[in-house]
This record gives sequence, C-alpha cells and structure tokens, in this order.
Amino acid sequence: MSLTIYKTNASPPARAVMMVAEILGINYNSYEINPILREQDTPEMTKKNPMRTIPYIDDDGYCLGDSHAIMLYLFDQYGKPEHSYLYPTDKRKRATIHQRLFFDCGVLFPRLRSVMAPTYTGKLTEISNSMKKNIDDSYRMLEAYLSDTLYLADNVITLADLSVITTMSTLHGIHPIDSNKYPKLMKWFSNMSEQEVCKKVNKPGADEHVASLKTFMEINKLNQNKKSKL
Ligand SMILES: N[C@@H](CCC(=O)N[C@@H](CS)C(=O)NCC(=O)O)C(=O)O
Repeated sequence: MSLTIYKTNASPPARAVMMVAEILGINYNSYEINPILREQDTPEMTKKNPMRTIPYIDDDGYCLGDSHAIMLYLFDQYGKPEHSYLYPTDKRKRATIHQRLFFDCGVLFPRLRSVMAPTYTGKLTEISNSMKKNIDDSYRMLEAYLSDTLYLADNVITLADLSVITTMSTLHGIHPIDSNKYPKLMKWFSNMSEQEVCKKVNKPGADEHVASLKTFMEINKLNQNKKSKL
C-alpha cells in the first residue's frame, strides 16, 4: 500500500484529510506543497489534481482532489467496523453529513478563502465589515445545524465535524465566535478542540495558519503605508 497525501499543515482541508487518516490508522506518506509559492502548479502536480488545490492524494496511482471527496474515499477504502460512527449507514444521517460537507465546501471555506486570497496576494490589511458579516452569517447557520444534536449531524462526531472544525479553527482565530450569539457553536467548538485528534493533528496547523494570516495583514499594512507616503 502506498498512499501519499499532498498537503501543507496550515491548509484547513488538508488538516481534515489528515485527521481522518489518523483516526483510521492509515500509514501514509506526506508530500509538502506550499500553495503561496504555487508549488501545486507544475505539470506533474496538475496532472494529479487539475483543480490545483491542496490537499490531494495519490493512492497507488489513483489520484483524487477535494478534501470532502478524499475523506469519503478514505473511509470507504480503509474504514473498519469500529469507525462506522464517522459515516453511519442510516440514509438520513448520511444525507445530513453530505449536506454539512457540501456546506463546508461551498459556503464556509469559500468565506475563509475570500480572506485568504487577498491577504496572501498583498491586498488585505484587515478583515472588512462585509467579510465579517458573511462569516457571522455562516456561524448563524452552524448554530442552527446544532439545534438538535451535540455534533453537526449526530450526537457523536462524524466526518462532517472533522471537516468543519478545520475551517472553523482558522475562522475563530481571525474572527472569534461570539458565544452570546452562538452558544451552541461555541460549545461544539470547545468540545471538538478537546478531542485528541484535533489537538494532535488540527491545532498546530491551525495556529500556524492564523499566525500567518495575521502576519501577512501586518506586512500588507506596512507596505501600503510606505506606498502612500511616496
Ligand atoms: N474544496 C477544496 C478546497 C481546497 C483549497 O482551496 N485549498 C487551498 C489551500 S487551503 C488551495 O489549494 N488554494 C490554492 C488555490 O485555490 O489555487 C478542498 O476541500 O480540498
């Protein structure tokens, strides 16, 4: 068996894939990619993942991009009966898990990405009010998703939680959850952060990601101030 995960620890979707691999006990190779330097754009990498995003995997010649698709594949390929809680067979629970994964892919992560992209390209000096409004609106949705269950799709942790916690760990670092407005989300976030897999696999990369976004914003501010004085 030879599974390679192309990743960087700061990347939220890469952290989600790494957490699933950790829980399933998969022995994998890591290949570090720096997306700021666009290391994923070489012809060889583009062939493996035409989306040119991180993470992607190569499992004995089978290549797959998008963390959500990868998480489901790893579960199907490597999951054992004791992991069934992560993706139960009940059709409605599965549908809810899918919805939360699509929510992360199509709503939550893009709202973080709208901060990341202009920050890493030197444009953003602080999160704008409209960005904050969009992020808060996502927190409102998550609060609603947590109205009937302790976790996002069930009373136990599923793939949905492993995906969303990675995006939320960066978002909370740059635009903290207001626990008065979103008490269930705050409790979920604290519960998830206490999980061993999150402490070991998610936290170091999340801390790195938050610190790098804040540092880039500071540098952008200095550069823009310098330019305005010229
Ligand atoms: N939906 C994708 C998003 C992946 C993504 O956008 N990753 C970022 C790094 S955190 C990236 O590769 N950015 C470079 C780009 O979008 O070109 C997933 O879940 O894997």
